[in-house]
Amino acid sequence: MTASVSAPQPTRGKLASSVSAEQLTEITELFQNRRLGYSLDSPFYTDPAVFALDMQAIFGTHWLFATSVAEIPEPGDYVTVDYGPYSLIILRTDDGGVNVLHNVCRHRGARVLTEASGSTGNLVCGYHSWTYSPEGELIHASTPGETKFDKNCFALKRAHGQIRAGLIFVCLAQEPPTDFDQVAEIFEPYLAPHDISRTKVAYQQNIIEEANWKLVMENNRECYHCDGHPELACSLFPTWGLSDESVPTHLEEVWKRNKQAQASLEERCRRYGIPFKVVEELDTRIAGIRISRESLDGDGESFSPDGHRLSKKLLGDLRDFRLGRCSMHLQPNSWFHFQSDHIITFAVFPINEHQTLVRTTWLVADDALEGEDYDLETLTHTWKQTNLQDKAFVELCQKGAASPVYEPGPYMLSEYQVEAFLNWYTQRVLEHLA
Ligand code: 3BY
Ligand code: FES
Repeated sequence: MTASVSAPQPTRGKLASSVSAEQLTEITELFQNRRLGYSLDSPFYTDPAVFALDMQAIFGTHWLFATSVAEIPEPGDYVTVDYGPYSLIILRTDDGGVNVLHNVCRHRGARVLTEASGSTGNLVCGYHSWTYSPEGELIHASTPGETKFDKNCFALKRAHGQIRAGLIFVCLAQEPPTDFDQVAEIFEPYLAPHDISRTKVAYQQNIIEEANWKLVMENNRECYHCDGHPELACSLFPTWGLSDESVPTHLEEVWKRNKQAQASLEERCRRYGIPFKVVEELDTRIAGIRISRESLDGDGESFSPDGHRLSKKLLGDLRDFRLGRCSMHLQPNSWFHFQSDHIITFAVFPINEHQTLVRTTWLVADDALEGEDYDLETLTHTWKQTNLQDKAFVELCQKGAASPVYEPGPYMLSEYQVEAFLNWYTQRVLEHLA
């Protein structure tokens, strides 16, 4: 269900970053010559010109995950988010929708809002006090002696925004890709039982990873490295991404346990009418998605050492803690874990070709009390540790990609979703170049 779509005004003028014609020819060849089944060539991770193209072809074109209604619950609440050179204000409106405004003052371009989040009525630029309404109209500018100044020509530029199942997505393109609606219709029934609109932020972690955004995404799309996540492996079956055909001998026992837990989870989901089936369209749609409900080890409830719940309050109208995790991966910049007791959202914000902000947000029921219903340290421990371990992994890859001896290496069977991410990415860029 779409809560609100802000009426966009197309952004005029050239894109924030541009690439020369010569660079474009070289880069096009790079994309056309990509070797399937292998990691990408070094420039994909290290070249500022490829990054500029990523900003146009991916972040300037597709629907992006930005935040959720739990972060901006009240009218006037806002967050600011940056995707490379773009900065956006995402503001909750009186009618429960969102306005998405470019955070670039129409006077001389200063950032209008400088905080990561807050609450505001009108938006006042700190430089010369030009003042905009929550819709972005310029409503006040001191104009001593001016005779020909028309405030109507200087509204903040708008981008598209929509709320789906409590998640807020933005699109910077004039004409957003249309199949996002169909993808939202896929994920809404999976997420609705967790009701994000009745959650609150328990904690948010911002990490800057010294790595290209694609390495961050690639790392998320496989569990081949999950031996490096001892905390996560207590509850997340280390067989993720394997199949009957590819499971190694040393994991056969845990594979059996996983299958039994999955069968029992699916039985409970059927009883409660909760969707659980895998929908995997990671590179076959413009808005790529994978969603499923998967069992967790131990008590099967949450990401704790014994799989037991981390918050005592169930989300939404759920009646059972033992619901594993609903896992969603969206191209190009997000992944999510929805448990019965808490939700974790992950948003990836590229900074430049070698730095990426990863924002992780833990949501609990809005009536859950810290210290009574959940302990913040315990709630966040597994994924805080996992994120730091992932940061170290992707930083090692960034260093490697910059080495003169680096050459693309082969993906294993269990890394098929990394390949799917890169298929999606290269297809989208090639479409853009065409
Ligand atoms: O975060 C995810 O979606 C999963 C779990 C661990 C690695 N990744 C494939
Ligand atoms: Fe914003 Fe001057 S740059 S008021």
